[in-house]
Amino acid sequence: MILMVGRVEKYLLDRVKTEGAIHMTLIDPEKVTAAQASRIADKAKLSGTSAVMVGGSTFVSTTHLDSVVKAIKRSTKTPVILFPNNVTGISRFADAIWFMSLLNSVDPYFLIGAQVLGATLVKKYRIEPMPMGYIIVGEGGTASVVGKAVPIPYGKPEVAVAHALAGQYLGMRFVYLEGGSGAKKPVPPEMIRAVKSCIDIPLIIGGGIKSREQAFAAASAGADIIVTGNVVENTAVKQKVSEIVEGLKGYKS
Ligand code: 1GP
Repeated sequence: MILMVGRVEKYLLDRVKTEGAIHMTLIDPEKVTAAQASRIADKAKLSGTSAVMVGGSTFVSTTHLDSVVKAIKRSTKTPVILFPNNVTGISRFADAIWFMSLLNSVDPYFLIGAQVLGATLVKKYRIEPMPMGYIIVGEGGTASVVGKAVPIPYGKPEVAVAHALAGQYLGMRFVYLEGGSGAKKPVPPEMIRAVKSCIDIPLIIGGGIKSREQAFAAASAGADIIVTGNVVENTAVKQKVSEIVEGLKGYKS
């Protein structure tokens, strides 16, 4: 059997191996113009981000999504990875897509329904699919409401472990613990540590990370990939991404 690991996935795994923990910048197409998205991606890349993720919780215009992805691709060589909340989150211009299932949703649509509707498009557009188990924890935010999730409380790391392991055993190659965009508190190190110690696949952490210290804490607890979104929308991109990437480097040394 041949394991189909694509170019972007290999790039991410290589970077995690050499850097210890890496940073990704999330751009919500609902909140930016194409020109703003390309500026953010450009600056984030210069500051050491490893890839750009594009997606939001409520976005629906595929035309605007296409123009955002195209603009980012024009301005930077960083891989663009779709982070879809639905079938409308697919753009033919992206390099890869988190082919994800919301593991703690009570709605079969977010477990397998949207994936069935989107799979043929992903193949047709030749977007690299990266299978990922998505788990919403803590306050969960909009993603939790839209995805009809039962968020796992921060104080119940063993429940997060069970979900993450189930994802791995189902063949997913990444696990994402999502604290919710703009979460007041990021995923706690205890939960990250518990999950990381039980799985053998890379662990992605996002939601509410705003500072070097928080990035450092997540990486020290075992996060392989840190995602930040809000913080680059609201502040000086270069400075903020540099600060967070510095935090990750601090962990490495
Ligand atoms: C949201 O995990 C991401 O899906 C990033 O969250 O916007 O809070 O950085 P923030």
